[in-house]
Amino acid sequence: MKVTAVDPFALALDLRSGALQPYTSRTQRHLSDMRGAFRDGAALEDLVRGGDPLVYEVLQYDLPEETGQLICCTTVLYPGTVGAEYYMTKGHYHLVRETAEIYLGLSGQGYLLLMTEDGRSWAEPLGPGTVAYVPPAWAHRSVNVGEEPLVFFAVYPGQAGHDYGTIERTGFAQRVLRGPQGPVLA
Ligand code: S6P
Ligand code: ZN
Repeated sequence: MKVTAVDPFALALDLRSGALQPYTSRTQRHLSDMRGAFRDGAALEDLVRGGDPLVYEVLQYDLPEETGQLICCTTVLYPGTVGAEYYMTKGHYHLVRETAEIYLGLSGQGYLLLMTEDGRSWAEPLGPGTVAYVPPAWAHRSVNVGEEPLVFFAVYPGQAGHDYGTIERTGFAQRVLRGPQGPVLA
């Protein structure tokens, strides 16, 4: 197997804020990037007109996207709701379905929602110290149900790739809504 030579390195991860030093890419998703994801499209448009808040950002140390490498990144998902639905990530399958991922929760409280193309779905609480395994072929989306940012660190195989299109077409099996007594899975 041919794999790009990379020198060993170490990064500094702030275990509370998720700040990764150094990082080489920063992806920011505002609500206007998430049209179609939330149940209440009218509430989303109101919020976009009111300033288009930042929903989450991902700091990553980029490596060659090839078999043999492991890529790590941190996600900071801000607190908020669109209508009754908590802020969440877009969610994706890996393009190469035969690739898994590990999440390590750092701060905040939320859920990791997972589903497969043959109709299974799963919700795993995600908080400080949670190590969650995303098996191959499971789509994954995180949801912040708390009052502070939900922060987690993730590691995935270099060749994984991201398939957002399938989720944009099918949506996710479960939604997490704010109920009178707290979050409700619907
Ligand atoms: C990457 C991993 C996470 C997400 C991030 C944002 O495989 O699962 O780093 O990229 O949480 O979510 P999304 O669905 O917008 O990529
Ligand atoms: Zn992933």
